[in-house]
Amino acid sequence: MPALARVAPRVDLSKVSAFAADVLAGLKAEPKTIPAKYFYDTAGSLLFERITQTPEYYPTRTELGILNQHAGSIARFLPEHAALIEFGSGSSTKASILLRAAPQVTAYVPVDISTEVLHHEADLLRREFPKLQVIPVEADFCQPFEVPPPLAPLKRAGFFPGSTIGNFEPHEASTFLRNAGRILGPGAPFIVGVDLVKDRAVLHAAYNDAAGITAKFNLNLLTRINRELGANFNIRCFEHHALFNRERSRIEMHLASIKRQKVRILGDTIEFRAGETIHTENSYKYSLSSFAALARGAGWTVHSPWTDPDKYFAVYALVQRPAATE
Ligand code: SAH
Ligand code: AVI
Repeated sequence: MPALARVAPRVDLSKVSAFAADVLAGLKAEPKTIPAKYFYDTAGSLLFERITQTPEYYPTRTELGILNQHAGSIARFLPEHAALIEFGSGSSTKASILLRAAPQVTAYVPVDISTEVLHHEADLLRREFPKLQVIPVEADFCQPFEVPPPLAPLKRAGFFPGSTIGNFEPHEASTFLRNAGRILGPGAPFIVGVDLVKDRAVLHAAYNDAAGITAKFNLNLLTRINRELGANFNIRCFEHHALFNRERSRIEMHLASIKRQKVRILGDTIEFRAGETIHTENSYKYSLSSFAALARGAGWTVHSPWTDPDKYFAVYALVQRPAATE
């Protein structure tokens, strides 16, 4: 992974227009907002990896602990000759744990929008698992994407760790789970990691780490907009805010303007009041029962989840109810 930091950023022009349209629409909206998926250019992905190593960000190490402890039981949900499709694969570290415990899996399909990291991690995985077919797919997992032809004869299993599902609004999470069911097919298992509601102080610290890596991750969005869309955000005039909204059971991340200012972007001028924010991310925290209800409502049978002793995080095995695809 660190080698990637030295690679000059490559911009895919076909994706710039969607990025431009979403950013402009979001900055003209009231309140201002930008979709969280745009955090993940190469620099953003590397910063996310650094967040996972901060002492405050408990979700990654807690989920890794659960996966390491229960890999054998989780692997029993995966069928013979399966293709394991991971939605938002990032560093694929968690997939490695599952793959080591599941020799019956013959293909691994990491799906991610962060293309350089996707291919880099796929190469590393091919070296670790020489017999495994590793077929990376560059795609937005919220849009229909083509499943590579070599997978056609294989049974499918899904993997969605990291509580990335928490970055959706609950109604979007439900739509995502239904669509994933269509991609994976009747009877398919779907292993999903979910961050749970907990003490406000623990949540607050996880998104306000002392080393300021989460702040860098949040502000990198403006650096990306400057570079790819020719905007003139002064990064020093915005600051990272993260707070727990208990009523909505979510961490909200914002970029707050420290003064009244104007920003030029793609021929438009966007005005900011002092203290006005761009809402950049929600990270929903579920209870065991609220997530189970969401998954059941989206057509999945919910098996008893694996958790850590503090009940900070849960890993679910969902199995698709055949009727849900009719
Ligand atoms: N699964 C990994 C990474 C989680 S971080 C883990 O648990 O550690 C979230 C990942 O999802 C990032 O790699 C990001 O690039 C990817 N991602 C976010 N939104 C996405 C989208 N809409 N489509 C595809 N990938 C997305
Ligand atoms: C990827 N996702 C689940 C992370 C989260 O915790 O919501 C992204 C993140 N944002 C700030 N820190 C980490």
